Amino acid sequence: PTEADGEGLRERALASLTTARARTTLLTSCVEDPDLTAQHSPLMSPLVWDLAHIGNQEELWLLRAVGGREAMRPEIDGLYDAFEHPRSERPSLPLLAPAEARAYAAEVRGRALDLLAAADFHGSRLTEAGFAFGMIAQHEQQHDETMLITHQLRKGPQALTAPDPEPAELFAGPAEVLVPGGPFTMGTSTEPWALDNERPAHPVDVAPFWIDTTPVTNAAYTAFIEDGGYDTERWWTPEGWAHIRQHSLTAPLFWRRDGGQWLRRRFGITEAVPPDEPVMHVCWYEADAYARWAGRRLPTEAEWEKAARHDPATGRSNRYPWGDADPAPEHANLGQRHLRPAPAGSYPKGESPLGVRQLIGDVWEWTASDFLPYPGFRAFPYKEYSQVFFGSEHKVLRGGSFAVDPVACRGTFRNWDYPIRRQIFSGFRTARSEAL
Ligand code: AVJ
Ligand code: FE
Repeated sequence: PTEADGEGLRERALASLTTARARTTLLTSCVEDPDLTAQHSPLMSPLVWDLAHIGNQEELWLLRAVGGREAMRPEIDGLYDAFEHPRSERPSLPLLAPAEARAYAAEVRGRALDLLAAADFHGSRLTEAGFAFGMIAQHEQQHDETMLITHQLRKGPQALTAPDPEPAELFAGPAEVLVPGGPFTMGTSTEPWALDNERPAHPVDVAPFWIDTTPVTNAAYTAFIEDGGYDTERWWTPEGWAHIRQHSLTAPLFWRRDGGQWLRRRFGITEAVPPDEPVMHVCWYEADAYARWAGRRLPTEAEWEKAARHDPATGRSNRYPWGDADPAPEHANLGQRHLRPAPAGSYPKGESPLGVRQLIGDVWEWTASDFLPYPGFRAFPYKEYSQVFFGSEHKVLRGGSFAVDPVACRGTFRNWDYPIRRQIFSGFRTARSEAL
């Protein structure tokens, strides 16, 4: 790598950190202080916790691990360690007040930028290709998505606005696409800022299967509801059935029936459920039950990634469905440019070589797979990012939502959550095995 490559990385790290901080600032200044310290849902931290945690992780990994600096405020580390205190307890901790949290995060950032200006990108595995800076930008963006979820759960008037996506022509292509069988390369060993669970690249043999061209829409999901889907035990796994009965679930989170129509609450406004938009705020059990009702199933994680990255013309796996170029607005609905998914069939320039659309952006997509390490996985730089979550408790989500920033989004990126979770921006698409 040349000097110029190094400068390009430095600029990219600076731009990624700056973009993340602008978003954090928006999400923590669009409401008054009482809304920052309140707990809007037991599932979420107070917004002011996320803010100081963002600063604290940056201090730990950039100032201390990369820079070798002393702790600025060692007494607060425990408060912002996600493993010491579950989210529900965080409001009762002696957290930094909003003004202090802002000042702390800003002080850390100032010092981190000084470090970045002089950083050696070949010094260690942590700094190789600017990894630690990219990791911290991704971490902040992940918490920005978490804070956006908190805003969605918050009662009260609208605090955030964004233009709607361009109206799309009604999608007229085929409902499903055949993905040929055979091996493809899953994961990555070359993407410089890929996180530990995306590594290493390895071959996976996938049998031929069909996958939905677009995510499942609100209209299609409503047909499942109207057909008595939530009252029909045979569509559900035993755990899923027990869960929806116990919690009396009858529709996606934030939906409400009003006479003849479905309404939903979205960032402080109530509106009719838009039929063409990908369904959102469903848990894994709901996605799985819908798929069974439709005579289909959820794709496995390997199937999803093959549909997204495999190019039959070259035999290679691309970085993104549209190729190797970094995401641009014409490819995908990312980065909170809009406060909702775009209609199914949008972003023709983002389609995969096989013609699958909206794999990246819009809604996270539940897959059939448990969150497990790839063969050859090595925890890096800390085992609490991925390793402690591996196992059958968590299901993998792929692709990223409208609330994911491009820096935290790749064809290889893996997210995970409990199968009951639906406050996240989660949807799905379905698949079926090729009848041989
Ligand atoms: C990858 C989204 C599951 O938010 O729990 C943030 C990301 N890890 N801080 C989460 C994360 C540590 C993580 N997810
Ligand atoms: Fe975190």
